[in-house]
Amino acid sequence: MSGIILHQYDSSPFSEKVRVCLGIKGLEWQACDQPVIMPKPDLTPLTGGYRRIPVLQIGADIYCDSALIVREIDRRFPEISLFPTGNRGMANVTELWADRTLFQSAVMAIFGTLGENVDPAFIKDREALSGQPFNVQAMKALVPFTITQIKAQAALLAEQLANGQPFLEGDKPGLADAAAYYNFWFIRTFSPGLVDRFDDLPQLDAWYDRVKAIGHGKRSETSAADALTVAKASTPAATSILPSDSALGGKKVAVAAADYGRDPIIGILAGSTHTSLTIEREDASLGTIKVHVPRLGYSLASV
Ligand SMILES: N[C@@H](CCC(=O)N[C@@H](CS)C(=O)NCC(=O)O)C(=O)O
Repeated sequence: MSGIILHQYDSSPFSEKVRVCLGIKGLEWQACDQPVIMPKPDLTPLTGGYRRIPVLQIGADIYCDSALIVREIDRRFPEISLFPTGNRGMANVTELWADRTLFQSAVMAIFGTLGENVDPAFIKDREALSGQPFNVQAMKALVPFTITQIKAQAALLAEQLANGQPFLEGDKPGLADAAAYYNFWFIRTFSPGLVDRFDDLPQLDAWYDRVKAIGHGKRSETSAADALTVAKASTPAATSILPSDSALGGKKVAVAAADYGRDPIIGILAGSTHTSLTIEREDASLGTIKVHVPRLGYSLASV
């Protein structure tokens, strides 16, 4: 058993990125389904307040954010690499583009198309999440432009596939494929008919079908109660602090996503690497938990 518990929901695009990475590696994992909107009473005791999805749990170690989750899965289970040609930097920046630029186009296209059919409770929740109006009318007006932008972004990927290689890095699939793919999966699943095929980018559609066929590895389900029991029975892994973070090491700090869903995680700075920060927390019922977040896109401050 891998010990991987993915707190997720099936319609979550960032979870789909992780599910495809688990598929590439052929790993066994357990899905713990969480609510799509707040409250999330079985998630926040693990994360210390972070509410976004997905969250990876391995014992009493909790990894927030899909960017850190896939990195940690690759570190713990290196057999089939998510960086098949070793071009880590290029794959990481492809992921960053997919998670931000391409994802924004996908959100605009989907919610602009759904328009008035979006559940008001969902809109209210996402406005609280972002601190911004979730203006489906404005998105609706922009759908034609958004489609042109999605296609322009698909064309960038198609150029990478133009030599006939099956995946973005070559013969084997990796993180770059999972990250680009989930956005088209998101659009094609939730706005069928919008861009189901790109008639003049056949290599892009063939690539999409290939990534889809990878699947999600060996998934089973677990309950939130069982996931909490696992955390309670486990001890988090040892961590260390980079010399450059020694001023805050061992001190009480707050880390928070800098873009949206900024609920802070408060605890002791117990670890740091060039790509992650680790907060140790004592939870009244779960005991000691370590929550890991990416450095990129997260703030760190003493409290
Ligand atoms: N940068 C984060 C973004 C995560 C994100 O925005 N997730 C969405 C679901 S796919 C979310 O949390 N929505 C609000 C919610 O589920 O409460 C990541 O890569 O994990």
